[in-house]
Amino acid sequence: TEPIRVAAVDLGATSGRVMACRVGARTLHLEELHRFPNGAVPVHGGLFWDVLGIHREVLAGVREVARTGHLDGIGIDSWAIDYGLLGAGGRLLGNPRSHRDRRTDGVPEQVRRTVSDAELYGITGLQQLQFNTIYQLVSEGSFDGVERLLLLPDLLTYWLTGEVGAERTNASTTGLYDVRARDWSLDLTKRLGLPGAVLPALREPGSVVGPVLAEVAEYVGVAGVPVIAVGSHDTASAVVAVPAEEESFAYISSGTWSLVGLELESPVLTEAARVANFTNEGGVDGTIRFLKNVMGLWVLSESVRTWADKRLRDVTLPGLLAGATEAPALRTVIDIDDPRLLTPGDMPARVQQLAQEAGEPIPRTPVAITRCIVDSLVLAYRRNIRTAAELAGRDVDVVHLVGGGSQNALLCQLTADALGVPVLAGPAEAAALGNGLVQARALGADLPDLGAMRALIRRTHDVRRFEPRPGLDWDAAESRVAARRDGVDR
Ligand code: LFR
Repeated sequence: TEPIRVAAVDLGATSGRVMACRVGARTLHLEELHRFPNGAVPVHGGLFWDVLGIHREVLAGVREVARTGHLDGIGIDSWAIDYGLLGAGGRLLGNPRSHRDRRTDGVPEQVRRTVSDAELYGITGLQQLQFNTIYQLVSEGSFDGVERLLLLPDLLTYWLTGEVGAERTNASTTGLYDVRARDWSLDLTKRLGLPGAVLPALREPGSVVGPVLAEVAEYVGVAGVPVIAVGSHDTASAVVAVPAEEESFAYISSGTWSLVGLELESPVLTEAARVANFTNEGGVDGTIRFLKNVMGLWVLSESVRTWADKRLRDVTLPGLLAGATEAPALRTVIDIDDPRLLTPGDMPARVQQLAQEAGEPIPRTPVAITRCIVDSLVLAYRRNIRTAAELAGRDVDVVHLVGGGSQNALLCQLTADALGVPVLAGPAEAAALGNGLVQARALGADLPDLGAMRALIRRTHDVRRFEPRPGLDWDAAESRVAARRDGVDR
């Protein structure tokens, strides 16, 4: 039989990609046909997504997929949490905000006065991140004229099909979703004075949303193509594509954010999990993604951007990483989850500031700063994988590192060293693969469960293995950071 060929749209905070994903009985092939830069736009102190521009790039990418072969389906995944509000007639009311916008500063404290952290965790099972949708909505103030809230992939899907809905994996990241009832918590919206009626009906990953609208068909050159709800939260799609064979694995989905944790059958809602600030997000096929957000390669990509803005010559990511590999290990370590690293800006200066406050040697060169970021990130990986295993009562014998970070050999090797277990790195385009596989299944491919999808990835994709090396004192480095973290679990 003909392989299924779909457009997998994977949107990241720093770049968007449209891939042709071809799925056969024993083949799986991804071809990147369109890539564009993305980034939040600062305006008058706010931070906004150019969502119409993103829509245009999605259309251009899908058209390219259609131009180069047959097109059986379209699926969209993106970062979570952010949303657009629609008014009468489905009109978009303003540009969606980035979760890195400062408007939610202090909002969790405000919400806590109505719903305690413990109660909120008992309902949603979500880690406290000040940018969760619930806090963004509270900061909106007024909902005059608002008829619908659509998370970003759902908004783009609406523009393609005219259908509204809330894909379940992404809905689970909002802080308005009841993880046990598996539905919106309208009790929560009511208590916080939020309009629960604007939340659309939930839809399952793997369900067909509908065919593209005539105007879309005309633009891309083919009519009737179904848009399929995938795990529209990029992390949900990435976890689908973790090529795990064994049970006792942890994963790190390493992109702009690093998502560090385990796949479970049911949520862990213990007080210990809440205090450790672990999240229970919904995965494809009813799984739970028990994980923690770690600040991730964002700190490095913002640093590179800062150096480029200052026109420092010779500062390229490969060059920096090559230098960092030769640089002394664990010389300067910082708390990579410090909230001051969340917002865009002069990251190298902030890293130096954090080092100084911590009494660590101040890294002076781009290479030294890069090494400090990578070492600090690895410490956070180590800490959170250990905590996840402990909280869930599971063993971890191997760590799968997927996403862009899997191409960073220094990061992968140090993660293996720090945890004392092998790291299996790749695929880098896990989210797009998970997106494409879920679409293929909806279109009839014989991929009954996650195990079958993962087996297909193992058969078709190279995974690089990093064995742990002894020699560095990770415990000592951790205690230097722990002293600064001071019991704060972010
Ligand atoms: C990763 C991700 C994380 C989410 C963050 C913000 O791209 O989706 O899972 O916490 O972005 O939406």
